[in-house]
Amino acid sequence: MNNTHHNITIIVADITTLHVDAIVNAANETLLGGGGVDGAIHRAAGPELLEECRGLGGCATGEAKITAGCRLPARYIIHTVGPVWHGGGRHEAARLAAAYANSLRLAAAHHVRSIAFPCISTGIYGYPAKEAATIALNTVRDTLPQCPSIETVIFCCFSEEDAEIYRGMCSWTA
Ligand code: AR6
Repeated sequence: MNNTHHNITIIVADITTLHVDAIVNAANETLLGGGGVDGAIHRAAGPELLEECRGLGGCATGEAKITAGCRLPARYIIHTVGPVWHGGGRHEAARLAAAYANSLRLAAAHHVRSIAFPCISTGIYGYPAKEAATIALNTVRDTLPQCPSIETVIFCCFSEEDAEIYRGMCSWTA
């Protein structure tokens, strides 16, 4: 795999503060807001985000939809829905991979050059952090060749502990 044209970074930050073309939201199927990173994004983006989301008709698990960034520094928000963890026997891994891959493809369709992901499904939805990080890293690596506009992918962890998991797993990042 040749990733020399991509800049992959792992940081600890509040994703709502990032100056990137797109941030990814770990939403639920209603797309009408919630807790965790979803709540933080809606608070920071302002009520116009909820208005735009109302017109999207929800989002199935593993799929992705796009809105403006509204009051965020990011131009776009890609809303995706990761799986709820039920122990691993309900296609959670495939659904989490689909959430990452479909978010990247949608971003590329909008000519996004820089994108930041939170640790999808690992909070309220209960996905084990290490297993989720493996899927996040492998899926991004495998999907980037289909996404020529994307130059920079940021894994935006919310804890140093999560960032350590990512750093320990990926030898191919910057
Ligand atoms: N910036 C970056 N990461 C964050 C932030 C932030 N501001 N806030 C939390 N995280 P979660 P899920 C991390 O629970 O598990 C919502 O109610 C958090 O520490 O936000 O996919 C939705 O509406 C964790 O590592 O999302 C859904 O109902 C990661 O973001 C449900 O939660 C994901 O945790 C989705 O659950």
